[in-house]
Amino acid sequence: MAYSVPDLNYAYDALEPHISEATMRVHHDKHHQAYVDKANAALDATEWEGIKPIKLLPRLDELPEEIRETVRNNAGGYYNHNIFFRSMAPAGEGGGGEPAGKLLNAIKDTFRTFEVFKETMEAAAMSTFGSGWAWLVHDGSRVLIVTTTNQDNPITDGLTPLLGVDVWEHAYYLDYENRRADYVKAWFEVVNWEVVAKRYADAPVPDVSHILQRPVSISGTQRVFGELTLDDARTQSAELGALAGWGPMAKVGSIARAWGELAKNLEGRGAATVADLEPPMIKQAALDLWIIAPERGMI
Ligand code: MN3
Repeated sequence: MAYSVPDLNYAYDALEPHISEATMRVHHDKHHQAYVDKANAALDATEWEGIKPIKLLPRLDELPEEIRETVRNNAGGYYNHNIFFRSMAPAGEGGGGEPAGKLLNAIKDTFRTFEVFKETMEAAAMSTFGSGWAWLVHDGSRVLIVTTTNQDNPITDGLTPLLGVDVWEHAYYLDYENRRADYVKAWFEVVNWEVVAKRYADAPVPDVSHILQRPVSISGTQRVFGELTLDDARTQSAELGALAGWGPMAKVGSIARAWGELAKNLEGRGAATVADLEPPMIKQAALDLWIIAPERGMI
């Protein structure tokens, strides 16, 4: 089935005063529609017709050369704008404010504070020369900010897009003329963090089920890694810490510190057990604790 422009979840004027009705009408009804029409025309009657952009964009190099650039720009434009329009809501009615829960934790892990994240996203949006996008993405273990030019999407590089700001002039020129920074600041007032959090929750992460089942000896008792609690991690940290510096126990100091780090993460996340932590964090802890072996290329 050919692509089509999804309806907005809100009225054209619902994002005012941050983004005007006039901008929304031309951006959604004209620009987004044009990407869809051109992508459909290029893919029509090919074996690639109707394949969703999420499957198509990582495989651009397999497309026939005569349609590759058109598909890259227009299936890309279609996908980017789907993300963009879906990521906004009227200010105070789902739009603006701050994310919560696991997404906020992930943002703080990378950027320290939400404010620093916003500043970095604004700087990334300003750094894009010409037309492009700034993105919050997930790379399988953490969130990062990347930029793309034209209508490229981070998915082509194996990253999961969580949130993207369109910095093509058509996205802001009617409202802000050449003041892109003012537009990006205003756009934050209409970001729908609930939608972004859902994308974060759905982003591919490492499968840690086998790690959670690994046996671990705590004070002489055989346990399973996934069931360990804050108290267990503190006990290990203290017991191994007391052995640090004892010649035959190579690595014991770094492993004691890793148990201390795990205790800090369990406490910081309010997690009852290791299994309640985010998979990337579980994997990192298991590596630091020598519960699993480093993968090839990691040392
Ligand atoms: Mn646009």
